Amino acid sequence: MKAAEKTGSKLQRLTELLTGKTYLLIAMQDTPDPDSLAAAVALRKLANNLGNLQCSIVCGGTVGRGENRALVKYLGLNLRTYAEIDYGKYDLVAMVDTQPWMGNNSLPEGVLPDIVIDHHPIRHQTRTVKFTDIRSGYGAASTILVEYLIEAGITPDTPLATALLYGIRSDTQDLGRESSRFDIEAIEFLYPFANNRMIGEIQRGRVPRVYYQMLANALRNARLQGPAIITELGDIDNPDMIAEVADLLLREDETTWTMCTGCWKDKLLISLRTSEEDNLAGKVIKHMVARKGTGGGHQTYAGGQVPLIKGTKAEREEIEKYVEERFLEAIGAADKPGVRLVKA
Ligand SMILES: [Mn+2]
Repeated sequence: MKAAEKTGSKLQRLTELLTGKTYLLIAMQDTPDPDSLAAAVALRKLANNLGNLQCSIVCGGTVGRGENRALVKYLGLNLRTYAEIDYGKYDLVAMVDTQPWMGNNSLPEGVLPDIVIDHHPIRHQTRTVKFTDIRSGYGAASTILVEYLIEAGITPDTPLATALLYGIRSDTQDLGRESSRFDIEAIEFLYPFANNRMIGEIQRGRVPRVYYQMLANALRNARLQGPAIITELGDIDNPDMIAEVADLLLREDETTWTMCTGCWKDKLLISLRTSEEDNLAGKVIKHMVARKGTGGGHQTYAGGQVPLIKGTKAEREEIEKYVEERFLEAIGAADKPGVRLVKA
């Protein structure tokens, strides 16, 4: 089936599901990236137009990365926290750019979403959801939503078009990472409606002074081992930082794998990156957190989390060691010597 045909029949089913409903809750991953934010706002637009629904957008954490905060501000988003949600009020629950019990979202286990739209590999539990549209070949969840908007004849307003364009560009690192022709087509569609100057401003979003302290810690802790750089940030109040550091370190000449960890809200969070296209970062992270936590992702980037039950330093170090050893083992670098990336 062609993409447009698939989107057409999916849109029809989505419209039927939305008809006659009043309140929709849209859930994102705990630390939403631009793709999640744009996909959520696009789904809100669809729900407003197709079914006249009122929507709340919820995430479990903070938006930390400078770019992401700038995007939230630009979109004028009033993000809700899970603690303030009265699930009884909502007729429908949707999830974008993540899936039930994936570990990176805080939707309570007892709440099964009615709608899941995502581009991560499908998870077993997702198959029990009423409406799913999972396209793991797409570079961004936003691309799927753009196809729905086109199919529904909805022209995105400038902030939405800008957010979607930025979401696709950032998830695919400007079409350089796991992008498909669908992502290119979506970008071509969005360009005339988007504010390109605003994208520049979002990319250069302001950061607080502690950002530089965290960056300094990340570099000071970084070790080179075989094809990998590993570092940890310790306690963080901005979970987005581990992904940013993992991206940054992957630019080192000899490095094809990076791993960065940080502790946030009683969890050890892990970001994994690889520049080897045929490698499965998503599989490696699952191996790393096996029996201890959850993880998932794409070929070249993935994330995971392990709950810290005791909250002690010893427990944390033990888990850091566990995931690091399993990481090095998975990429065949366990017996390589380790050296510091920079002088302390
Ligand atoms: Mn995404």
